[in-house]
Amino acid sequence: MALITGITGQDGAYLAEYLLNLNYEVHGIKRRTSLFNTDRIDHLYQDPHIKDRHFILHHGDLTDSMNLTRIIQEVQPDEIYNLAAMSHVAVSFDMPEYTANADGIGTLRILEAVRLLGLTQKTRIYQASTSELYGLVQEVPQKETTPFYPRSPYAVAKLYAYWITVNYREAYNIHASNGILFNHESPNRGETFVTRKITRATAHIALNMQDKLYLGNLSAQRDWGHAKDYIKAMHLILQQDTPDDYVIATGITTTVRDFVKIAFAECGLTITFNGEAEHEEGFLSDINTNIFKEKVGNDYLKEITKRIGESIVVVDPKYFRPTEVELLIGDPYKSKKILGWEPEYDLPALVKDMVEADLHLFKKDALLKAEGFRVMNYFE
Ligand code: NDP
Ligand code: GDR
Repeated sequence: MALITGITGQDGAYLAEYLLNLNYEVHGIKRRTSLFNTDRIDHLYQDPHIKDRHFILHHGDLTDSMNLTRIIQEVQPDEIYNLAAMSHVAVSFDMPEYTANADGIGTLRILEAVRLLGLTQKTRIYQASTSELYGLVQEVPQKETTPFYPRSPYAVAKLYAYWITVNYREAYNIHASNGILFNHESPNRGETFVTRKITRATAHIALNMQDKLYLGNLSAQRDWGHAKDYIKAMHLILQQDTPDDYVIATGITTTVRDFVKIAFAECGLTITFNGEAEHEEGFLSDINTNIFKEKVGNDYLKEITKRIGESIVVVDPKYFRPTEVELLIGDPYKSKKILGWEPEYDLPALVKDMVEADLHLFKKDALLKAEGFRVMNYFE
């Protein structure tokens, strides 16, 4: 039986589905919201009136110790996956105190609940640690022994969570492990993370529903993998006899600029960049009409053709962070050797999956728009 915090998020949803397929009883903690926020897990929903359900949601919050303790007492989980977090690095500069509370102390609350409830020998704990811990480059590629140098309130909060997990493991002999996961994305990625922002904009621009894509630091380099691969590593980590900490990464890094090029190329569009840092722009320089027709559809070809030579990607310094993490590239040697973990997706396959999903999503919107309905076209 597993308990997942952050079950409504990208990773929580994929992990819940994965564990259900392994015949787990899955419990999840979701926040009370004024509108439903369960889009990513609606396909897993089971009517609460059904007996012998395998998918059960509880209202809760990482900032509420008593609530967490009660849920853990009720569920008595064999495995806890602590995935809940205020996970947006840029937003953590606006909400540093809340981020510390949820992402840092929230982890302590879970560990302490397990200790107080006498579950230290029953319940295994996975802590969602992050490559953001490495921050300012100390060594590349980054591995389990690379020193940390966090560069945001988010990363500092996650540093506390990392070490309190290690401390409870050593002090109380809890099976508690950190997965130091590098960036992982999917069609379910939150819309304001850079990859999804790019794939959404690619689809919108190709479908003639958006003029420009505004981005921040195009030179940042990230080691991007697919969330579907990474949640399998979380499960593997908790199946080991001995708790430990593992880097999960692809070992390949790519700039944001190149991610943009690859995403647009998926629709047959070539983007050429010029200018520097604050004034850099990406121009639509060519169209492969065969790919465009096949992926996007002939109806939109005339509109996009008119835009050759136009600037489509523009840097807006408002997206720059007060302190940036410039380069992440992970060394997955240990996780491959000990966990036997192997990712199935490479970057082109990830981008293809995301662009195709967004094209599918927004073709429906384009149809609604053509019929005169108002469609949501919100982006940050
Ligand atoms: P998401 O932002 O997609 O999901 C975060 C989840 O946490 C959501 O379910 C959210 O609920 C929930 N949540 C946020 N604050 C609270 C709170 N105070 N109490 C309870 N629940 C809360 O993140 P991901 O799925 O991408 O990431 C999962 C975890 O892994 C996070 O901890 C993240 O920091 C970490 N991580 C992610 C990486 C990535 O590349 N994706 C890489 C390394 C680490 P709601 O839906 O209501 O907002
Ligand atoms: P990150 O992901 O900060 O690495 O954290 P994000 O996608 O937000 O940024 C990646 C890089 O792209 C640059 N960038 C932009 N970022 C956003 N969001 N929006 C923009 O317009 C933009 N333009 C350029 C950023 O400056 C950055 O360098 C993610 C989260 O999932 C964390 O929770 C997780 O811990 C880490 O990945 C690993």
